[in-house]
Amino acid sequence: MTTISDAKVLITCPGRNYVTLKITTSDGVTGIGDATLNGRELSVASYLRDHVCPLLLGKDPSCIERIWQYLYKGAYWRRGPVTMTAIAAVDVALWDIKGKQAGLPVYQLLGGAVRDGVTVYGQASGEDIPQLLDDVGRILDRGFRAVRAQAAVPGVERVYGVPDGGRTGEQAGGGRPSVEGWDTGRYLNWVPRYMATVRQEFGHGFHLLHDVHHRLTPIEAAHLGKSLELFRMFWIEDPTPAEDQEAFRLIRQHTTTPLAVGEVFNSIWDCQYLITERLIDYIRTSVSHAGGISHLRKILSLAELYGVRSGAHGAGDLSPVSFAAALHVDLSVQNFGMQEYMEHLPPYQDVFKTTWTFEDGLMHPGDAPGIGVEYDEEAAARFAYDPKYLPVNTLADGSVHDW
Ligand code: EZ4
Ligand code: CO
Repeated sequence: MTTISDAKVLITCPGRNYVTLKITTSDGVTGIGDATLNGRELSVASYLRDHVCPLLLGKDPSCIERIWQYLYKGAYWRRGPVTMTAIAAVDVALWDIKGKQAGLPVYQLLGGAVRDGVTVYGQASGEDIPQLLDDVGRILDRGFRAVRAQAAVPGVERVYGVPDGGRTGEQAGGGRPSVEGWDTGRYLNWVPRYMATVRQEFGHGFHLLHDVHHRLTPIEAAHLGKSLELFRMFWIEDPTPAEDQEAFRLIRQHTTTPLAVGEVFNSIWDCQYLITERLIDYIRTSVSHAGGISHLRKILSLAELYGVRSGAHGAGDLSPVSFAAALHVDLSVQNFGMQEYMEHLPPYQDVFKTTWTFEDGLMHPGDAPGIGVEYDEEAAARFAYDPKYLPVNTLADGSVHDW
């Protein structure tokens, strides 16, 4: 019988920190999974290294679901971002191995492609409206069919989604977490103004998205949704902190703007109520933070019953391994909605050799056996772990607000 003969954790920082689990079988096949949890990287690395890797040795790598259940039920302590990111890394590495053994890309093992490619949204931002319009234009010119628009808010020093110094998508920084100020009133007044100019300038022939990043109360989110209805958003994301799931009922009663949530969820239990009560339109759980391909597929099967579509988180702090894994899932589920694409920062490509393609706004994971990403350990060793934190938000009175 083929067994797992080695499992090791690899940490690197080619532009940003990534934690990768590499599993090797007794007949020499390797698979990799993403174990990155932005700003808390070493907790997952330790969970794997100290508690999971030793348990994997000697197990049959073909038993993906059985190993998943063993790690989930066997820990006794269930769910949570650290546990579920660690289990996800094992799950994706085992799917990678299964694909390589079968000589098939993972999407073929998942039932094959139900679409030609995966619609991804690009990220547009600006320090002011003209800059935002330039950026939207640049993204549409590159062929994207969907764009997320985030602009700075006059009077607010730093705003989520508007990168400092042009490093698109980079948010974490060294030292203590940076502090960003927040002002809900200014934000609520400003967003409809810039969305109006985006639609005036570029029309309605593409999908327009926006990430609120958990900052509003339910009634404020309802107001924002209403004020954006004319611009026919594809979704507004994370309108409120989603621990309070009943809040979505209030938002929904007031607006027809579609709602997306779930990037900080890590299990099907976090999604169940919102899906079965039809309080959301898109569920944004990712492969790497919600238990891997196996668990994400269960979430999406539940969602399919209730007309909720996928909208997977795809920020640059999810490594190319989990982004590729997401493309395999997206290609193979009927209720795919949209995939976030925040391009990884160079020199990520020195470490992660990918096979995905982008053409005409659609991405495809490629047809290499497995996930289609190879990890160059020699190159990775050149980029030492660099501790970083995501920012925190405060209001004018110094109290902490959701970031
Ligand atoms: O802030 O992944 O939709 N994307 C996002 C991301 C998150 C980061 C946090 O690490 O909200 O940019
Ligand atoms: Co988001």
